[in-house]
Amino acid sequence: MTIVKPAAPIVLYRHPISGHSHRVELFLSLLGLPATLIDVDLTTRAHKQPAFLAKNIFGQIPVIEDGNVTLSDSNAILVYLATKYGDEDWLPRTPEGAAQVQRFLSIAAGDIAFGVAAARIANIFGGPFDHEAAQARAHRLLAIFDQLLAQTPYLTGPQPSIADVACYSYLSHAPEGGIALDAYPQVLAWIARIEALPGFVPMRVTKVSLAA
Ligand SMILES: N[C@@H](CCC(=O)N[C@@H](CS)C(=O)NCC(=O)O)C(=O)O
Repeated sequence: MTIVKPAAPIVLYRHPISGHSHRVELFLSLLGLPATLIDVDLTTRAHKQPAFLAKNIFGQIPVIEDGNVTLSDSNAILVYLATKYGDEDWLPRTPEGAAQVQRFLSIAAGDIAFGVAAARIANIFGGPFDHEAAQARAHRLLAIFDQLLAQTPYLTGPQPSIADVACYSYLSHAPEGGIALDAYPQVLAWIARIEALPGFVPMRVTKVSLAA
């Protein structure tokens, strides 16, 4: 399979402390793809104005523009980028391999969104989530991930895939939601492995942390 490169930089509409945006920014960088990052001002509700709604009717970041393709939803964007620009390690083309990755994209959109990510939003912005319920959900998932990652260096095998990219951003910033990671050594080792990948870019750390 011939992997093409984009004719022009891929435009990413994002916010610097959005984990959904970061997973796309991280994957663009891991793939070595040229990108133009455009910050969307959520405080002025720019994401709910007609110009942005024309890009994503759901009024959410991230959104990418790749030539004449406009795409929203972080996990959908990861699938698009992996299929168009990545090799099969990032997203296997076999039925079982693709399904194994999808399991974790569903976790990223479910347990991670309503666990670690929700706890972080509650801690940083004071709502709208039940902080204790989100923290409890986060700890349940972290305990399972710690068991999984004792058996395999990355979530779906010996090489990183978009499953790892989708799950990394919010799990690594769990302390900003008041969730300590010390009890999960395998998760910490996995975070370190991802941060050592060529092209890794971090997400901005907020001032809120376990110490807050
Ligand atoms: N399913 C979406 C969720 C994206 C999302 O929740 N984005 C947040 C920022 S992290 C957002 O735009 N929130 C504003 C809103 O929902 O009004 C994805 O994976 O991209």
